[in-house]
Amino acid sequence: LRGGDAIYMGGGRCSLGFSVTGGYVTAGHCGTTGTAVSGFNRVAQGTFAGSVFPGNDYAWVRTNANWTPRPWVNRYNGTNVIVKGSTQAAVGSQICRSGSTTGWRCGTVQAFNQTVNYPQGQVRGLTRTNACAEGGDSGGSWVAGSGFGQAQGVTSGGSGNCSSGGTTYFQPVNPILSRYGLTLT
Ligand code: TYR
Repeated sequence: LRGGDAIYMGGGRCSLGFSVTGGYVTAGHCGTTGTAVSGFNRVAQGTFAGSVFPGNDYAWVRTNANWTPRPWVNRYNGTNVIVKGSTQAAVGSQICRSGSTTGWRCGTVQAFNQTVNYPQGQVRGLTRTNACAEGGDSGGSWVAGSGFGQAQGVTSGGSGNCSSGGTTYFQPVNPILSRYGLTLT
């Protein structure tokens, strides 16, 4: 299991957020509790064990024995970032994200605790950035700090794209860990 890799739910694709003991976290809008998931190689991977969207935008997937949680995020340049913790980066910090549509993209943390209105309803507590994202990047990893070793959150949504630039919101990771009692691997 590696952050930023593709995950498939039926016909839809999202991205893996961060490995945790027993599976990984991703975005809630990627699947409801009970949804089956397959991995980047389309091999059966697990099931959404908990999911909240709207309100928040978080979920975790319990994985099967064919998959091993590893503290990695795909940089889409042949290397991985090693995740060491989840200390929140301040407004103004550089931050990068990994996702299965547009790979590794970077920007700046602009504001915490943002409310975003999606067609399905309102999500509170998101962090706004000027890093771009596109459909299918959802659920992917946001990292900051030394060596990009600190997990920040999972991609929720936004506007724009990676050609002209965009605004992207992510769901902070620490509330996901505490809600489900999960530990980063
Ligand atoms: N919400 C999109 C998804 O489900 C991801 C996305 C993020 C799309 C930012 C557009 C955008 O600007 O994959």
